[in-house]
Amino acid sequence: MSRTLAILKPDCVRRNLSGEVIARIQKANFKIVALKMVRLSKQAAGEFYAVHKGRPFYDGLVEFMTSGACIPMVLEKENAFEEFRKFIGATDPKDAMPGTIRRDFAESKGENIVHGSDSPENAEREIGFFFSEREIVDLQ
Ligand code: IDP
Ligand code: MG
Repeated sequence: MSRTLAILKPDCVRRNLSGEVIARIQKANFKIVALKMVRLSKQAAGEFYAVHKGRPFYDGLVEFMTSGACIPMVLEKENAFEEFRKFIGATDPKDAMPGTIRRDFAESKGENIVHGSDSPENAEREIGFFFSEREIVDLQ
């Protein structure tokens, strides 16, 4: 079993899609072991996406991620990060496979509903960004 970090982004929360997306995450057999709702500060969003600093979309991304509530969650599954990346689809919904979350719900490459960690190392770092170990439920 491994863990990944997912975030329901502000477009997901604002459009009242959180329940539907969570139901699909659960139907796909990801186990939710931590979940909270947060409003990110500019500093926090900038830090979370620091790897993209200097890219043309960075300021817009920080603006978007601070525009409303986010729902970060920790998911468990075998090969969690890879499975979740497949499940959400490509960054741009136009390139995402049919049946993926981004293809089905996202309106643009920027406002693409959901975040998923892209490696086990980043999953650990990103989980630690939002959750302390004692906020993560042990389901074993
Ligand atoms: P990912 O979320 O699929 O891992 P990244 O390349 O890591 O994609 O980019 C992080 C986020 O930045 C994306 O999910 C999206 O919200 C935003 N983003 C990435 N590329 C673009 C772009 O070309 N235009 C607008 N927003 C972008
Ligand atoms: Mg990424």
